[in-house]
Amino acid sequence: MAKGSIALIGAPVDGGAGMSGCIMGPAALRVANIGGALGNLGYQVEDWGNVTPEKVELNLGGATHHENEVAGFARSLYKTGVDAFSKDFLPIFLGGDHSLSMGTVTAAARHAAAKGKKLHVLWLDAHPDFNRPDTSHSGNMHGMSAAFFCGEDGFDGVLEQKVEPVDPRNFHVFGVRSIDQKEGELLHERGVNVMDMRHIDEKGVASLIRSVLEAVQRDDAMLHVSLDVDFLDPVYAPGVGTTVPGGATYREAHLVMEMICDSGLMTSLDLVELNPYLDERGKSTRMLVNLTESGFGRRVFDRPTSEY
Ligand code: B3U
Ligand code: MN
Ligand code: MN
Repeated sequence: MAKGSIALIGAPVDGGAGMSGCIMGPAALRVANIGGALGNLGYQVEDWGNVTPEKVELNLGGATHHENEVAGFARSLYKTGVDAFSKDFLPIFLGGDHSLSMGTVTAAARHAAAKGKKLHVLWLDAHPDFNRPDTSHSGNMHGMSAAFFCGEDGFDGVLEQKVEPVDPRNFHVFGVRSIDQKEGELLHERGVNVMDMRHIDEKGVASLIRSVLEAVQRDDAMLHVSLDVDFLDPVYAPGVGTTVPGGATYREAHLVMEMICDSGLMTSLDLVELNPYLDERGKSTRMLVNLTESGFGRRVFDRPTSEY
């Protein structure tokens, strides 16, 4: 059976993170042959190369760093993303730090709105990335992307156009174990669906992910998945600038991706925060490629989903 078309879109944005190195992420994922792996699973894969950031002059104030680089990438990713959706590709964005989601999620939101649909976002991450410029201690914009696309204040001029914000109740944060004080208050106020590690330990990965997928299905919505390397425990993925102990295990992470695949609901994917400079012999890069394979149909044993 012919499967859909996937566009690989590289986004070597680096300035949103506290340390550099994510600039090498798209190259490392290509070296690990992410395109070939998806091709072997039966997809038509087109590599669209890396986007070129637009020139932007912006000052968000406070301690915010590198807003011109981040906004420049966000603008070109937004346009390239909208183009990919309109041509019926499922875009996979190869990061780059997590600030790139300012462009990718808004592109998905734009496409959803044009089709009269809602967008849900599943954020697999040690952090919720829900700071505004005025709540962030670090000033690093990779910690602000979700606040941006959920419509928080303080980001004027990042994109040229106004995009329908993601409803924070349709923003599902899974695997978090590091939240700043004011960020936590904001998550409560906005009604974000936060699934922290205790929650996961008590309820288990499968029941929580199932409830997210059921919500997406109920809304007949699009689903953007954003996978931050630090979602994983550093034992499995050390190649990231912000490791936090107590992360998802190898098996938990694969289960999440397998369930997403079986649902058939995912319409776009970010692979972010890979820092090859910090990696150990390609371990984290390979982990990301393998997780992507699970997200697109690689199976240990061919068994009907209903039998699980
Ligand atoms: N919440 C902190 C830390 C952080 C967020 N995202 C990452 N780190 N990767 C911040 O800087 O906003
Ligand atoms: Mn993140
Ligand atoms: Mn993170």
